[in-house]
Amino acid sequence: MKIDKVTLFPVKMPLVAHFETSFGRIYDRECVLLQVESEGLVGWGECVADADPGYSYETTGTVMHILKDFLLPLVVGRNITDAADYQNRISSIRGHHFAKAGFEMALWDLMGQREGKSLSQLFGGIRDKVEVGVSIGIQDSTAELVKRVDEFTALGYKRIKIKIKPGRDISEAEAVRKAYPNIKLQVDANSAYTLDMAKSLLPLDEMNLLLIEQPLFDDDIWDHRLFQKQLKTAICLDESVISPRHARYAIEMEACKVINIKPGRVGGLSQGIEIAQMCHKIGMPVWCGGSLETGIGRATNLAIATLPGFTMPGDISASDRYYKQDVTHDRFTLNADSTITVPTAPGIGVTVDEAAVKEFSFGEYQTSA
Ligand code: OSB
Ligand code: MG
Repeated sequence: MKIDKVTLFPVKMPLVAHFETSFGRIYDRECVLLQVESEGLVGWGECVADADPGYSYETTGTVMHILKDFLLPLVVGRNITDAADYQNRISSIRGHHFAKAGFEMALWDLMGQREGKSLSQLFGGIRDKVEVGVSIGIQDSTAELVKRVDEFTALGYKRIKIKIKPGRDISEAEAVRKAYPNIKLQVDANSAYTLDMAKSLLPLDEMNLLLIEQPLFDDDIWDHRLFQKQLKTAICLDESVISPRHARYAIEMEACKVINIKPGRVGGLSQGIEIAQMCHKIGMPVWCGGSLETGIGRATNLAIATLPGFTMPGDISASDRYYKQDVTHDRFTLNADSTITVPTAPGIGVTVDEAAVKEFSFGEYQTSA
């Protein structure tokens, strides 16, 4: 695909409700959307950075910088054959996976449109709907948290994830487990504990959780191995697995029993697919994580989650859980069986509301061949 023109839209979108993790609370979500024009087609991608370097070192600002000054000059005006060719061309840029993944997403959209195939078809997906859950942020009180869980279970979510942080962990999980003795429940610490502090999490091991997500440092795999040895419950790595190579390290070190695949974190859909295939081969379950995506990233998360290895419910909730106004005309809704239906139209399979993109944008940048 000859890349003719790229427009970047840094956007800031109000969330329907605040979202709090161990690294902070947000009321709006920032990200960078890419519009890529090629041979008369228009593809869209989403870079899942946020305003602050809390989850990752990447921010909206670093994504704009890396794309403008380093990545786009390597691709604009060039003929890119596929995702592998793209990854090869940008391999001189170290790190910055959110930036890299955003452009790759748009490339997949273009390739799908050219071939008249949905992303799920291009990837070799095997389902037309994906099992999903909801990720609930830290609330002002335990009672408030249980109320949020009540609301989401009433909407039909059959898998609940709660965010935890030191001091707001055992009591929170215990309260939800007591209210819902049989629900599929998991917790996510977003790297808030040291191995030593993690001793305080041992009571979680008796709460029949699906998994404990990323308790220890984001750049750590080894200590997760040491902690996993102390638990019956599966540790699931999120932040620590930033590439197929890191997935292999985690597998070989027995640092986890499950991997959360986020295409952005690992540097692109192609990299996520590679990790999914690696895990599938050895029987390690994976699921698709989320980063409060817009309709664009939500569509591609659903597409990758149709691959055979994705055997656990994803953090892919309905559009109205995140945004009153999204940047796609299409909105995703929850089916009665706690699934979301995968788009079938060519490419990412959703249409972008350009007026909404412009409304949320705070500084476009454009470059062409
Ligand atoms: O750790 O999985 C995470 C959101 C932002 C940053 C990190 C995470 C999350 C979520 C939300 O848990 C998942 C979603 O998109 O619903
Ligand atoms: Mg996580």
